[in-house]
Amino acid sequence: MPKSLNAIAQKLMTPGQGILAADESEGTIGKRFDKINLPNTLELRRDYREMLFGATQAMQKYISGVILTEETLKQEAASGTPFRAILADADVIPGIKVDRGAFPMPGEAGEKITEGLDGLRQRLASYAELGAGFAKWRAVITINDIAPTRNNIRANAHSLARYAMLCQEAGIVPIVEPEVVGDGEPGNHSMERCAQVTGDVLENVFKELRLAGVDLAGMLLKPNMVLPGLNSRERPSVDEVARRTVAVLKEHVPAAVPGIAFLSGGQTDEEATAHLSAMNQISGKPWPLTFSYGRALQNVALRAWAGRRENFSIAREAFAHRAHMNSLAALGEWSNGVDRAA
Ligand code: 5MM
Repeated sequence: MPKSLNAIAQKLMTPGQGILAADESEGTIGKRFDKINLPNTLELRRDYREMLFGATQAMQKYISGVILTEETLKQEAASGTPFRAILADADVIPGIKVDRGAFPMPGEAGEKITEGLDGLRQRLASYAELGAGFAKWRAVITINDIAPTRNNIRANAHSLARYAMLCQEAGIVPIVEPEVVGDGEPGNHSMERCAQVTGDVLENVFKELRLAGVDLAGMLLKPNMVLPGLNSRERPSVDEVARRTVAVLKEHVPAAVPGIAFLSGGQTDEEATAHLSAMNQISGKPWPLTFSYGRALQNVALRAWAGRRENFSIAREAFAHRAHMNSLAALGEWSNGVDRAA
């Protein structure tokens, strides 16, 4: 492994910083824009990302890396400055989502398999030339009466490992994201079931990563937290979520992994922050924990922006606030009171 992979991973895990997931594919950003009655145009996608990345102070202080789509990695702000240059100026590492999406898996279980391995070696070489320091691939694991099947867990774990080895060969740090989804159908599973499935998935992912010869010191993990399904009536306390999540991770994630950056998975902004902070108050963990949130960092800023460049400043303030709160959470220093007072 080139020495720099571990150095990039460590930089992404800088204490008090985390990752902004701004890698919504065209379909996903379209759904976000729909909610605020905006059309999904190239210009609005550019403006939206320009609003986020131009929150200079927040980016410098709280954000270590941004996950981009291929469109954004190659795109310029309205001024003509490439987004990757804007990020580099703020000392933020540009990353790239390289999977091509999760597609229906053949079979009766309603599961998904992530695609994108064909031609990935060539794509990674071109992303490295554009300055991408890390990449991300998301596997989607469904829970229902018959899912996840062993076949689906193994297929997704195998793809994650093939992706990760190709990234390391290209000098790019792979973020490995096996997401056990909480907002799927029916989404009423218990926290216990989420814990068991998350553990099973992580066990298989690390088995495949080892088999593939992936250097664990040159990657990061992006997991879900252990939570009941979003349609479940179970309401665990913040401490319970933190305790169960850390327990599952400690059982299945090797200490050689330089860091864990969580996805928010449809939690409210405050829940995602509170859970991260509580986990960071638990001692004896071998890896640092931070955020790699999409929705939980962007929700408020997206609404404040509302598609208008004249709202950039107020939207950036909203983004800066969430980024600040999650920075505190990454240090285990967040509290409800601070969030409301700030
Ligand atoms: C931002 O959403 C990402 C891209 O999803 P699609 O490829 O489906 O458009 C997603 O991978 C994201 O990085 C993670 O799921 C974390 O986002 P959340 O919103 O769960 O924190």
